[in-house]
Amino acid sequence: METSLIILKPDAVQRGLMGQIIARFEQKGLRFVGMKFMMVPLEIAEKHYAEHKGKPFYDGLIQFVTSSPVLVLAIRGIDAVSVCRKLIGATNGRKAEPGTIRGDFGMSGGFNMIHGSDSPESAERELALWFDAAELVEYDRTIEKWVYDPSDL
Ligand code: DAT
Ligand code: MG
Repeated sequence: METSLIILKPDAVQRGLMGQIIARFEQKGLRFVGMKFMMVPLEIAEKHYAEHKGKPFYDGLIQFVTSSPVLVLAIRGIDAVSVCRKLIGATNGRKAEPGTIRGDFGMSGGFNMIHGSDSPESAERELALWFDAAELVEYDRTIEKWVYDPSDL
């Protein structure tokens, strides 16, 4: 099992899309193990997007993500990191495939509604940045025996 760090960004919250976006991950069969609604402290935003520091869109990105609340999620499943990235779609909503979250709900490159970890290594780093270990909830979800074939495990 992998856990991905997902953020519903300020535009998703303000546009009233949280429920529809969360539903896509639920319908897929993924398990929610962490969830928090918050204003993003500047230091967290800067650490989260450290790889983009110096790029032309960086200042606007930090301003955007700290401007209004976000919903931060930890989502678990087999290959959860790549599965979530596929559900999310390409960075720019105008280029993202229909059927993806960005492809169905967005028209922007910057206001693209959602963040998802891009590798298992990024997921580890981001989960540690956004959640304390005690905030990730360990529990059995019995329906998963109908989500995964035993031979997947
Ligand atoms: P992704 O979020 O698909 O992993 P990324 O890591 O390349 O994309 O960039 C992080 C965020 O920065 C992205 O979600 C939105 C913003 N961004 C990236 N490229 C941009 C651009 N050319 N113009 C405006 N914002 C951009
Ligand atoms: Mg990225």
